Amino acid sequence: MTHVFVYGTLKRGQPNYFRMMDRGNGKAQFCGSARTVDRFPLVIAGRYNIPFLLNVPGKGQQVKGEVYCVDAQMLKFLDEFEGCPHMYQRIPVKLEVEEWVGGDGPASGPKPAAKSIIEAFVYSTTTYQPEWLNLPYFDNYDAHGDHGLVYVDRESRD
Ligand code: PCA
Repeated sequence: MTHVFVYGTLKRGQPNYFRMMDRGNGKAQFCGSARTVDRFPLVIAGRYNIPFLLNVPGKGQQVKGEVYCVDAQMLKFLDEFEGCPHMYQRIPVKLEVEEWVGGDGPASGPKPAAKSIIEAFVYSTTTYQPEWLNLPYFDNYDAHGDHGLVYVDRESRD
């Protein structure tokens, strides 16, 4: 099992959450909520209003998200779905745990204490357009937020 930190459309209540819950794609189990130790610019960019965590540590805000324990099949699915390594790159990131429910079974590992630091993979990008650094930075993505930048589903794009 691998820990993946999701901060965008894969979170609960967000447009691509169902893809992680689809057992046909593999297994993903919610482990807890967390935020990045480092600050990162989280922007909503492009004509489809896609959230991107720009790989520029130290700029922006600490980003909130959810940690999932995923199996090899789900990790492969997510890499393909996220256009990794072209659109996003999956890199390790340090997280402050906010709430931890853990997984089940020994493979899920020991339970970290609240506010402890863990490492997980995140889909971040270095292959962004430079002007994206001038977009507003968010700390907690919501596709339905006040920003009005409604996410365009993969299936609805032209
Ligand atoms: N999906 C991934 C990266 C951005 C996105 O929308 C995530 O939720 O973490």
